[in-house]
Amino acid sequence: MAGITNANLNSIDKVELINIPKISDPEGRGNLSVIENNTLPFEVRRVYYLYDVPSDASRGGHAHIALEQCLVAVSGSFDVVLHDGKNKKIIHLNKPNKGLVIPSGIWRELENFSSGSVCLALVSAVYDESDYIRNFESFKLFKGG
Ligand code: T46
Repeated sequence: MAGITNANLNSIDKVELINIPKISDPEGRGNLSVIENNTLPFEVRRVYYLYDVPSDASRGGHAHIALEQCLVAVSGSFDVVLHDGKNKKIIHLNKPNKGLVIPSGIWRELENFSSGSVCLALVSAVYDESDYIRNFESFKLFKGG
């Protein structure tokens, strides 16, 4: 349960952009990327994906108390706006072989989705609404004011 104890301490510096192994086909049949047990710093217990997101729409707008996740732009691109209660960072995802690992206790908003983009999310737990902090003022209090 390390995620729960660390969530209020995690800063934006703990967000990590990882390389997902990419196997380019020697005969020109394109690329294959693979995520195995040791690729991510957590065990994957759920997978979901966002698609058909209008370019002016925003997803997320919350933090998680315990959940860790890895976001991948498997097609197209989008921005991930991160906040740890003090500092903000924007990461542009546009490569299927890059994964953004977001620890617990980080506010995130996804925006500027390109046409046809798909955001794959690999996450550490089953869906649990009680793990969400959906109000930014409550999030700042959770992070210690
Ligand atoms: C996150 C961002 C990037 C489920 O029933 N099961 C699920 O696994 C998920 C993720 C959602 N839902 C339901 C709950 C809501 O009724 O789907 C509806 C939309 O969920 P939400 O408003 O949380 O969607 P996003 O795109 O704003 O947030 C999601 C994830 O919830 C969140 O963890 O980090 O994508």
